[in-house]
Amino acid sequence: MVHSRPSSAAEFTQLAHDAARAAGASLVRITAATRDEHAQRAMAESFARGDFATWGYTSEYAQAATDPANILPGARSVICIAVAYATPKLRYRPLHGRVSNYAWSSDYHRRMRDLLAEVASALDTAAGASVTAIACDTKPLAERAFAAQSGLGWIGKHTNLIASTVGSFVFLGEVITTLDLVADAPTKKTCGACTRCVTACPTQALRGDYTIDATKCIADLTQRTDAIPRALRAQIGDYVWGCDRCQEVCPPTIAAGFTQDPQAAPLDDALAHPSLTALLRLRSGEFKRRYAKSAMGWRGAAVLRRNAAVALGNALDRSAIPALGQALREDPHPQVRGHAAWALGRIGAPQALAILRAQQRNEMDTLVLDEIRAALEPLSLAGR
Ligand code: B12
Repeated sequence: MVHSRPSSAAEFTQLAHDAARAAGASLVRITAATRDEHAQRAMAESFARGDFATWGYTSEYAQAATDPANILPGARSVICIAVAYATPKLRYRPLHGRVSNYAWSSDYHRRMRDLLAEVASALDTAAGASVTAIACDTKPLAERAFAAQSGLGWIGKHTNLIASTVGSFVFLGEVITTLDLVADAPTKKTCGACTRCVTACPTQALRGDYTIDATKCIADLTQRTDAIPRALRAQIGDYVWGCDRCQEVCPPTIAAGFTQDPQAAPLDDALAHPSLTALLRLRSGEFKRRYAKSAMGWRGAAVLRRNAAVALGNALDRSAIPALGQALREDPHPQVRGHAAWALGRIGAPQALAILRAQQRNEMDTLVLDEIRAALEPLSLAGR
């Protein structure tokens, strides 16, 4: 512990570590805030390939995100912080949706912002001036690249940072500072020949060369607000928000075990493990009450209803037909009606087909009509 006002780089470094640990960080490492040209190239290449087409990232973004001075002019150091969030897997029941571990607790953005603000405030107070800026998720910063440079861990073939001893189920956050701090060295660890995540990915989004086609990643598919590509819907299975498959099979992540942090616990059973028919009926009042505190709240209720329709289609359970039929007839959002049509077609029972054919005569929206047509097509029933 530093007791007097710090003056040297070593003392400020110690203060940063102590403050981060006291605020709840699982791991803390430091790197120089220099532009990362390697990451800039890697990012620009993946944007040019279209791997992030749903995010609209550009080479300008790659340039900005790999230079911390864009967030804090005069930046000299980046304090990289990992907070572990792995909790035991929930026991899933039929006709219930799967939510990824990061999203079932209180929204990590708030948690990380409070933690990072405490570290920043300790440094500002000790320096007697404002010398910091914080970043977590929402600022243009290549968080994983700086975390890897700092030795917090290494970037795995699933493209997540695998934090040494803590695994990849970690949130990342950074305090950028104009202070010169003592930098740590990157780790020499790598994934070696392991390709478990590549094999486990249900949509083959991971290439095995440390790159991802994010447009295929279930985390992306369940967050997008436009239609989920039909060819990928069946592979989403029962996930209604995010996906953990690539990390669940990752050996160092498994070896790291679970956190005891109560803040990582599920907010409530209905959020972490929702009944799919209840989720399909989710309206904005209940959505606000239940999801506002979670990281699942930012896309709105219709996206969750749409995802519930897909998961119900994948459950291939005829008992879901009445709920899907009601969504097809009555949901105010065309995306939800369209995906309900797909789900009915996937279940394919005579009752589902009768509902689709009846609604083909009543539906006015061209997007939904197209989904109904596609759902009926395999059975050559369209227009009969
Ligand atoms: C957009 C985004 C997504 C997109 C795209 C994911 C992706 N792989 O980029 C989607 C919606 C798919 C997504 C999903 C998830 N995300 Co996300 N996401 C982001 C966000 C906002 C931007 C990421 C970005 O810029 N991507 C563009 C790519 C090209 O850049 P990059 O992956 O960051 O960095 C690459 C280069 O730096 C280069 N590189 C640089 N140096 C080096 C060195 C070596 C040796 C190598 C090999 C490569 C390399 O390779 C890196 C990896 O591809 C970040 C927050 C942030 N600002 O960083 C969170 C973030 C990456 N997500 C996070 C999380 C938790 C997730 C999910 C686990 C959530 C879930 N369960 O559903 C999944 C994981 C899916 C996966 N396998 O990647 C965490 C990751 C924590 C960690 N341990 O790495 C972050 C950091 C948020 C946070 N602050 O905690 N996410």
